[in-house]
Amino acid sequence: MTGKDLNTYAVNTWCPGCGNFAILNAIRQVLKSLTEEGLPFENIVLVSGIGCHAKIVDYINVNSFYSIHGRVSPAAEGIKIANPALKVIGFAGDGDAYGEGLEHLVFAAKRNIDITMIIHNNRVYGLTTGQYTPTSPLGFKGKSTPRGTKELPLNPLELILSSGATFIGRGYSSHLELLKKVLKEAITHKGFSLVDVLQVCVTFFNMYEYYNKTVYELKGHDTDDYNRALEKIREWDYNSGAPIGLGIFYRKDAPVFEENFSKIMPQKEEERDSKIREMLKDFL
Ligand SMILES: Cc1ncc(C[n+]2csc(CCOP(=O)(O)OP(=O)(O)O)c2C)c(N)n1
Ligand code: SF4
Repeated sequence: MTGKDLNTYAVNTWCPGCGNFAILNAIRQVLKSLTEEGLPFENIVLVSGIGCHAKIVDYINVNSFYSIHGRVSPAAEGIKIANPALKVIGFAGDGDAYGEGLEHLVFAAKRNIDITMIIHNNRVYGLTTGQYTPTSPLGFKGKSTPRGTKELPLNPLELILSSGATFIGRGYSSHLELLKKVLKEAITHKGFSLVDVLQVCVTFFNMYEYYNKTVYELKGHDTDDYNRALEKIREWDYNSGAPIGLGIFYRKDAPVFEENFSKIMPQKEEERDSKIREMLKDFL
C-alpha cells in the first residue's frame, strides 16, 4: 500500500478552516513514515468517539473502530489486550474524552497500557453546536451557557500525568511540523501516551488569533523530570492568559499493562474456551 492509498472515498464534511484538517494531515504523514520504517498497515488500528473529530477515521484507509461517546480508551484498551502486536491509536474530542469518558482515560493512564490517545481539544462540543466542555474557559458563552460558564476549566494534562501516563504532549493545529513530531513520538512511545491538540473549531470557538499570540515551543525542557513536567503543565491552566507550551512535557519508561496481563491469560485457544465456559457456569 502506498501513502496515497491512505485516502478514502468518504466526502469530508468538516467546516473550511477547521483544525481537524491539520490533525488528519499530520497523522497521515506520521502513519506513512511509520509504515516506511517497517510497521505493517494491517497492524494499525484507529479508534474514534462520536463528534466532529471522530470522522477522522473515515478519511484514513486503515482498520478502524467507532466507539460510543466517551469510550475510545476502553475500546482501544480491549483491542490492545486482545492483540498486543497492534498499534492502537485513539482519537477523541475534549467533550468525549475529558467529559463523558474521563474515568476511562484516568484508568488507561493508571494501567500504562500501550495505546496513544490524540485529543482534538477545541474546548467546545462541535458536532452538537457549541455547548461548553471541561476545558472551556470561565465565562464561555455557548448554546448551553448563554450567560457564560460559572466554573473554571480542568487542566487535563495535570490530571492525566498524576494518573500515571508515561507520555504527555501538546500540539496545535496551526503548527503542523511540531504536531507531526509530537504525534510520532507519542505513537512510538511504549506505554500510555496522550497528546492534547489545540484544535480550533472555527465555527463555535475560533481561537486562532489568541493561540497564535500565546503558544510557544518547549525548548531545553527536561522531559524525564516529573516535577519539571508538572510545573510546565501548570503554567497554563486552560483559562489564564499565560504562555501555552507546545511539545513533549513528560516521557518515562515503565512496564506496560498488556505484558503482565498476557501472563495470566491462557495461551492455547482450547484452554481459553474451557476457562470461559467454566466462568459462564456461574451465570447460567
Ligand atoms: C453517549 C452519548 N452522549 C451524547 C451524545 C451526543 N453527542 C454527539 S457528538 C457530541 C459532542 C462531541 O463533542 P466533542 O467530543 O468535544 O467533539 P467535537 O464534535 O468537538 O469534535 C455529543 C454530546 C452521543 N452521541 N452519545
Ligand atoms: S463544527 Fe467546529 S469542530 Fe466541527 S467541523 Fe466545524 S469547525 Fe470543525
